[in-house]
Amino acid sequence: MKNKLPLLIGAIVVIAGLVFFMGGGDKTAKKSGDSSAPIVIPTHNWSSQIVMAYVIGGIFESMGNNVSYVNADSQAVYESIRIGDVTISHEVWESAFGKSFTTALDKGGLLDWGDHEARTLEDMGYPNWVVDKGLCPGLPDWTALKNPDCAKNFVTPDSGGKGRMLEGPQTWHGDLIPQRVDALGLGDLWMVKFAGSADALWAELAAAEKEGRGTIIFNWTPNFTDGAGFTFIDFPPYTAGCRPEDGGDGKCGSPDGYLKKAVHEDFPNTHPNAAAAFKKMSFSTSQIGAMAALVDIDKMTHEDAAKKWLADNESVWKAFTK
Ligand code: TMO
Repeated sequence: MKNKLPLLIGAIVVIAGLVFFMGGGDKTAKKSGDSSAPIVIPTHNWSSQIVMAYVIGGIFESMGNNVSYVNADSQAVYESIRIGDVTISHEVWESAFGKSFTTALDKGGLLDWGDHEARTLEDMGYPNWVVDKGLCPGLPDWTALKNPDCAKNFVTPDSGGKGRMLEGPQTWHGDLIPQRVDALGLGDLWMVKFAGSADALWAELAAAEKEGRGTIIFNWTPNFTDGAGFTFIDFPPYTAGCRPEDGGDGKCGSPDGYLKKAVHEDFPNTHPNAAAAFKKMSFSTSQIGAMAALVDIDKMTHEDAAKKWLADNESVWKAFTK
């Protein structure tokens, strides 16, 4: 008996080793799954971006992932992604955020995760009834703004006798539009006011129409206004480097821009399945316009809008997860 003990111990060691090895093998298989750590998705201050945050969060959750949302500044977010505090950005608008995005990309830690199908434009424009009423003949050509008889139809009590343009919140573009107005020689006739929120832009559209006065506001596409008779002003074409922040004279409009996605560089390692799905995600102009419309026209909450969008578009988003 005594001399069989080493054999028995040997057998136990072999079996234990096998069990350990198989366990290890199992763990190796699990490495291809996603971490249970939350994927951090930023929310900003325009409707499609917030709805799309919950749409994408819902898609990740359907794949078994955990998600958290953080309200973030729309310029600083690219540095937050670069250092890993935020995991993704799903609406990188070229005109507003291209420079912050490129700066973070060049520093390292942030990856360009491709473009949506939708192209973008972010610029000043007007509801079509402004032209129908003859308030500024010659629009959408920007040179129509040089006419004092045009500018006077856009005066408001707070505009110091000049025509008023209502720009979005200053966090979106800094001084881009005031600089442009001055660079184009329009500063004597026009002033730029910053709105406190996107909702203030839509409130201005309604107020101006009610009061029968002209209005020029900042707007963008894709948006809920795409089908609603809004026209962007034709400024001199954008060229690389034309903006003051890039060393240019500022006499240019906004680019025919991309709408990109970005991720923290570790995301494909920590959450390979979610990262692969996010890489495939691409939304069209009409899909993004619809996300905004559920909030800004139908007055749903962003969360409910996302739930409705996901329920109505299963075949669209399920394809991203395969
Ligand atoms: C970034 N934005 C869509 C408001 O122009």
